[in-house]
Amino acid sequence: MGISPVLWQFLVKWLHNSALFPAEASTIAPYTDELYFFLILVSIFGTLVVLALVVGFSVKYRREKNPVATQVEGSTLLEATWTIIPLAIFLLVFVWGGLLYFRIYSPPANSMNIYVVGKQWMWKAEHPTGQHEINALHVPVGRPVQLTMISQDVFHSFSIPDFRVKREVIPGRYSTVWFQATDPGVYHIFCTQYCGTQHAGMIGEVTALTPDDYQKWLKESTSGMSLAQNGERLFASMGCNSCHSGNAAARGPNLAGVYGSRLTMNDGSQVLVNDAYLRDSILNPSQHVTAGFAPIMPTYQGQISEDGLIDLVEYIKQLQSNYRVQQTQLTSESNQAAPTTPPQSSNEMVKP
Ligand code: HEC
Ligand SMILES: [Cu+2]
Repeated sequence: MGISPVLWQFLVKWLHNSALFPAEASTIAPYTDELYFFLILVSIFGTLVVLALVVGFSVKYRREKNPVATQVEGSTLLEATWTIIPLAIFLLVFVWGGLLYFRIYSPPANSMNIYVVGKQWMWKAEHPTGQHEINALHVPVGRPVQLTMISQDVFHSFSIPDFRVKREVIPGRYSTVWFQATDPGVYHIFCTQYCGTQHAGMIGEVTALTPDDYQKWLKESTSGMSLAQNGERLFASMGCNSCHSGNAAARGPNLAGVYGSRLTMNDGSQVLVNDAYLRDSILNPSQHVTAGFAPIMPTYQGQISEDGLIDLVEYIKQLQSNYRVQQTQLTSESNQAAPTTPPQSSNEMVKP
């Protein structure tokens, strides 16, 4: 904000080199640090004022000089001053913090999404294009990255101090966090919520790569199947396609293009179809029945792992037409001996 960028860089580098402070390696970091340093300065200032008054008054009004106590009835001006100035400072911090909060909580529209599953005691990252990593995360610099995270067991918390990023990772619910790395390098990942005996070992490394290196990494570490392709397999093998075929006579709603749309429920309420809604409608279908449909979808609670759910969610997110759904259905219905493998071109499923 007000402080000169050069001075700022110098201060942060110096603190970082003396191991007092994490590096500033994301776009958010300088903003959170400004507020942080402001709070420290205000606290130091407040402490010094109180200290000076305590010492000053103890000397000034010591017993030898004032053998008889003086009664002070109060001073409105003084009281107003020490109320209004701190109030103004706190309100400033409130507004400042609020603006920062919105910045931290609103991922840019063009951010790329990576899924993270936390479990005792490791972090598993799943890239939509099929790369899987354990206790590691590769991201490009200069591009906003959103993490959609969930825990498979207890509460965890995902933190990258150098990016000033931390968010609770909760069983049964997706939480998200976003960042944009600024400098290529390797940074720590910590779990910052005590989660059992080996909590301290629930650590990892995030590697920020230049866009070129990132593309290279994506190619080298691909598992051959994108998440959506895994999801497509699950969708067929679990029989989802028997009701969600997109045919006019289908018993379940058409899922193509449903992601991001607004659905009307049978009680008249409206919901936005996001990742969380998709996941929940697979696990608790009776909780929100889409208008015009009977509550016949069985629950899949306990039958699909979080990884499987991520695959299905990613598949439905990218489903633009029911052509392949119907193809798989036709081939499985006619019970042919011929292999039903869909064509192996990955690009048609995966948005860039
Ligand atoms: C027996 C038929 C049936 C099967 C099998 C079935 N569904 Fe459904 N599904 C429905 C019906 C009916 C609805 C709408 C009523 C509701 O919301 O419960 C629905 C709703 C949904 C929705 C909410 C979207 C919307 O437009 O309402 C999603 C997502 C979904 N199903 C995914 C799946 C997945 C994934 C599977 C397989 C794991 C699956 N379904 C299996 C019948 C089925
Ligand atoms: Cu943990």
